[in-house]
Amino acid sequence: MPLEPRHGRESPRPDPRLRGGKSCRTTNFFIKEAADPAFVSWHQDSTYWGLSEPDAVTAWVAFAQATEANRAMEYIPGSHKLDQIPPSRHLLQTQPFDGQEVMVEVDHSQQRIITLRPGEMSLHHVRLVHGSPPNPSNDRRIGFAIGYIPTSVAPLAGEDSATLVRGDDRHHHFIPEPQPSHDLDPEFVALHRAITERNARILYRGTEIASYNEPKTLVQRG
Ligand SMILES: O=C(O)CCC(=O)C(=O)O
Repeated sequence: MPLEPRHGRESPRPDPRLRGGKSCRTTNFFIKEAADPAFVSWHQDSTYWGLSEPDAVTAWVAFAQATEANRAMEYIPGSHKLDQIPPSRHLLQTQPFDGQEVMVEVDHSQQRIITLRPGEMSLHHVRLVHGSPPNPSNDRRIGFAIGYIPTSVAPLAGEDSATLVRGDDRHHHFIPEPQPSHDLDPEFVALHRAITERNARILYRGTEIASYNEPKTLVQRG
């Protein structure tokens, strides 16, 4: 998403993409422990999210520093303009399968790394080719990924829910998620568990993985 700095007195015209209701579809922790073989293979999020259109953005918020040493997220500039690339494997995982884990052929001379200090964030489009290798350092890397969609986008991989965070939802494609009335409200904790399990089934559809609790997954629902 191009974000151009503006200066002077010109009043910026709002970007038309910012109009209309917006929802949060997912929040996930991407935690890579120190000296852990876990990795996220090169992928486009659009492979996993089951959306009617490639119209979504993730805010990746660093809860700890993300550096070259602890293997911050890497990406291929401009790759968000590509179409959907057919996946050869399902690749959000913690363990290499057999060394052929690259789902998307990547020109490594183009790749860039996004280093962040705690509290900083990056934004990535749902079609951006990105991933990160295992963390060989002594430093744990913690990212919190918040996935946003416009309410005009519909789920294609079965029933799905989202939390409206801006404007109105005139489309009603996603089941609206309620707000908890207090911390650790037992009813809401149970609902959160059900939502998390449904989300894992969407993300890992077509594989033998049915839950984030399985050891092969790296993603943990927030
Ligand atoms: O944390 C990482 O290295 C990858 C995160 C990711 O794939 C995502 O936020 O979509």
